[in-house]
Amino acid sequence: MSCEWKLGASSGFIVISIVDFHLRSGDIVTVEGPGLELGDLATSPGNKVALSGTTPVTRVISRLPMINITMTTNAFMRGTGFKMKIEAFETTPSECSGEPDFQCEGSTLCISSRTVCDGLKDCPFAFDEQHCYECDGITINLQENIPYTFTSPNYPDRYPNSLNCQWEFRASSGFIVITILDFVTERRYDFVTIEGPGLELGDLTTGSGNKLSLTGNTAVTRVSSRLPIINISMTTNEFRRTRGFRMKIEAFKTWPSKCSGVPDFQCENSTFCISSRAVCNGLKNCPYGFDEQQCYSISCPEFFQCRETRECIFWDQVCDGTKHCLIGDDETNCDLCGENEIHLEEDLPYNLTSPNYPDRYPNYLSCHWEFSASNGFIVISILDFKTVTSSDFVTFV
Ligand SMILES: [Ca+2]
Ligand SMILES: [Ca+2]
Ligand SMILES: [Ca+2]
Ligand SMILES: [Ca+2]
Repeated sequence: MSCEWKLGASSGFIVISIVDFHLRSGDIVTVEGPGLELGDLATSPGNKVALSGTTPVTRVISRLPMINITMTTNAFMRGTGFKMKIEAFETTPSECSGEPDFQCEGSTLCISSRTVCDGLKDCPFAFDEQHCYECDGITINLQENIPYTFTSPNYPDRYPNSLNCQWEFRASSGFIVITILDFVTERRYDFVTIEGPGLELGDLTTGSGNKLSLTGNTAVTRVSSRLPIINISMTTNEFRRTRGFRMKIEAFKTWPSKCSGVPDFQCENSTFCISSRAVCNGLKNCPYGFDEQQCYSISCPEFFQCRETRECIFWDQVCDGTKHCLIGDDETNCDLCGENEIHLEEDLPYNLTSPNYPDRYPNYLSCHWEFSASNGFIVISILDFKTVTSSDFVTFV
């Protein structure tokens, strides 16, 4: 269905107040007019705003007495729809009220104050997500031999979305040692970076020189700096949050001893240690893969194992367009797998089948599919399943 309403007044301004709004995903209401100033709102630049789902927008003000509203719906689920109050004013209407309205700076849009600092960018220029957490450019002075416990915002609860934090640790002289006690972030999207001129990290592929970038889980247990200054930053994207990190940060006058052996393993030619559990686990955790030399048999059931070298790589490195295995078997037959990052909309089922289904799938396949949804739960219903027993696998991670 598609409806269009043209609204006009003889002069002045038009104010649209959204009283109730509930559309299903895929159904859209747009408000458009030359009198709207919306900044660079990603979903609708210039003088048009697109509303869907349960919109955070509470009020739209037009500086000219004309406005168009359209509604388009698809063939799927139906929602309860919307109720708006539309008024014409001779003089400039007041700004958003603050509570429950929040003014998006540089635009004629108000949003619900409930969505301020919720990690989602609702205003143009993400104005509603600025200055939410005071973690930008903080300096911490370390006292010698007094450990400082350092955690991610909200730890052990989940850290916020859209973080951009920077901390600087300083000591008057000597060395700084960071011991990582707990670490879990959303792999590939939420990062913690440890950086400083006193770090020597070899050619580590995930960081280089004097910068170590951590995401997901990390095998790194200890990082030592040869200079009394170190910077830590944390950046997170708009979705999915986890527990974050807990670290102990200490200043020492003398260069600290080497890693302890068990549970720590020293990465040769670098100033960091990894968990001894990560030695011979198939993943290169040290620069130059030093932790994977002189290993006898490697199995890595949670990862993809390269055929020639037996090296293990993360499943999201399979069919990502970059050759990770020596003979490139992580990038073969990828076009047969189809779309690999699928965002699910509520109430819209997605049908996943093996390549060539219902015909037989090819040999030497390594497909990886990642499913996500904005919130709630994901349910997989298996409608048909047959693979060769004990040689072809489908794994849920
Ligand atoms: Ca927001
Ligand atoms: Ca995230
Ligand atoms: Ca390893
Ligand atoms: Ca790859």
